[in-house]
Amino acid sequence: MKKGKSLEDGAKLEIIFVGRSNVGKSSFIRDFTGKKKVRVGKRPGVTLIPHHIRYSDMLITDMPGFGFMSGVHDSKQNIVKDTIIEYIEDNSDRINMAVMIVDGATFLDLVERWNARNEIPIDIEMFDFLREMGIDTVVAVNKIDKINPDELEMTLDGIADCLGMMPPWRQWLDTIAPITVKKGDTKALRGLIRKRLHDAKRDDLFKYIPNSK
Ligand SMILES: Nc1nc2c(ncn2[C@@H]2O[C@H](COP(=O)(O)OP(=O)(O)OP(=O)(O)O)[C@@H](O)[C@H]2O)c(=O)[nH]1
Ligand SMILES: [Mg+2]
Repeated sequence: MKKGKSLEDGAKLEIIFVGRSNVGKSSFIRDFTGKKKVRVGKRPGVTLIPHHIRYSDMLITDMPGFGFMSGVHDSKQNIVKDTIIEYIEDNSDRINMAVMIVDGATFLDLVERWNARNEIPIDIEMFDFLREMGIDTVVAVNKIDKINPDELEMTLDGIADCLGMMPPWRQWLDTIAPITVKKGDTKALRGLIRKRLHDAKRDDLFKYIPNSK
């Protein structure tokens, strides 16, 4: 039996977390679940297979990080990308929502680098893929603590623009949530998740995702 299969049995609703390696996916899941078993690492590539946490009939899934991983070959990176895409295709019926986390401090530089190579940045590809699959996808811009406060609005506008949301980013408060997991500042993202649970008539699940710690 596949590892973690029992956790998936009977799950009716699922929230998946996707994003490049090292953006803070596991850190955020640990922040709101308080589960120490979610591994967080200084080294990218800590999470290599989907990890599940189960609350009632809700599944929270921490996906492996895509993109750069130190000491990991390109072929393995493609395996990670294929694993994610296959997982989403196989489970799209029960996936209500995806949270794509990006590192706010490096996102725009990365996009610029990919564009210079005439390649579509993997974050943008993944965001478009999720939406094409009909999955309600929100963007959490993490590590706001690493952005110069004077440049914050401009950075968020730039990120929104890259993902096809016309700036100012504040027009998209139902989709974009700036957070700093490290400082426990995750209210905006918790709010977006709770809103989706409410829309799905699942206020009973609010207790697992409180407004604050
Ligand atoms: N400065 C800063 N660092 C953060 C923040 N959130 C997480 N980190 C750090 O980022 C690093 C990576 O965090 P993880 O949660 O392991 O990242 P991940 O996205 O799960 O990474 P993979 O499992 O490789 O995909 C850790 O060293 C965290 O402490 C934040 O808000 N600010
Ligand atoms: Mg992780």
